[in-house]
Amino acid sequence: MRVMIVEDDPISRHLLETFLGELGYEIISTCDGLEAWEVMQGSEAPSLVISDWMMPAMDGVELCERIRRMDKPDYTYFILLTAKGDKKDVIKGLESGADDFIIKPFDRGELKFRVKIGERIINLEHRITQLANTDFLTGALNRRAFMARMEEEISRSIRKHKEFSLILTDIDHFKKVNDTHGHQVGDLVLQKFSTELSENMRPYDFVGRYGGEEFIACLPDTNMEQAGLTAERMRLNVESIQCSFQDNTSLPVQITASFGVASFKPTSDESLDSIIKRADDALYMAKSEGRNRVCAYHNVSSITKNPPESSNEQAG
Ligand code: GH3
Ligand code: MG
Ligand code: MG
Ligand code: MG
Repeated sequence: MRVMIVEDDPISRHLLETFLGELGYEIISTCDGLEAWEVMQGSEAPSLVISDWMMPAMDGVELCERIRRMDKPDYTYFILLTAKGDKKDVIKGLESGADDFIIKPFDRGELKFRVKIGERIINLEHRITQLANTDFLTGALNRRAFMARMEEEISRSIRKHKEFSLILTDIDHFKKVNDTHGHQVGDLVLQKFSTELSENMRPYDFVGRYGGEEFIACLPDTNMEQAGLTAERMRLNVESIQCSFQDNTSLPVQITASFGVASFKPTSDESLDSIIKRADDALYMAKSEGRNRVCAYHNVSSITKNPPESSNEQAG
């Protein structure tokens, strides 16, 4: 866990650095609130801050108030460290949004366990966020979390002038899998399908469960042609998934899936719903052309030629 120390007194700062470093924390050390405030806005922002109160430039209380006003997805646990021990001061410190308060000179044992409490709360928060954002069955993002990531991706795409693409995919005749093998087998097939999609993606791509047996993947910095090739690779790999089950009495379950691809140009002011609608139109076309194929939204044209015999890909 990354911990930031904010302390203007060099001796006290050094003591904290050494002590917390020995406990295995990754330390960022700053001399006043202003310097710490700059760190908070960067990509290296820590999860836990231990800050002195009285400092030049910006004091600990103001730093804490500013952090609490930030629109930050992760919680920052804030411990105020000070020589001020009056009840009134403690209340003022806690009022600023601090989670905890330690009186200087600090006791090593007390500091250690108060930091551990902070760590426990941060870990719980991560766990809750993870549970709230992922689909329980497949581990993919749930629809709400996917849509939130997409809004960020649209902003990023416009800011960086980079295109991105969406792949919407739906398992073909999945109802038949449930009807033939039961719902539990259907669940296992969904898990394998989701894993297969992820394995064909790069680390910064992300996938969400859009509906029952429908998944959606976002490929940042990817044009339609590249996304078409990825979808085609996914399609071929899905075709070769062999789901065999415990007792081996029945034949392995085989599935196919249809794919719709759409791209977003950073020059457009299209809404997320409209981009997804285009991917959905392409998916609809893939289904109506006979399933087990990839269609791209140009004028909705087929990428996959004559599946499943041939695997020739041709975007456009
Ligand atoms: P199509 O090729 O047109 O997509 O046909 P389909 O049978 O896949 O589509 P349909 O919409 O008729 O059926 C989807 C099925 O997916 C029905 C539903 O019970 C099943 N399903 C949705 N969510 C789950 C799930 O979490 N687990 C299991 N086992 N089945 C699910
Ligand atoms: Mg000070
Ligand atoms: Mg289906
Ligand atoms: Mg469906």
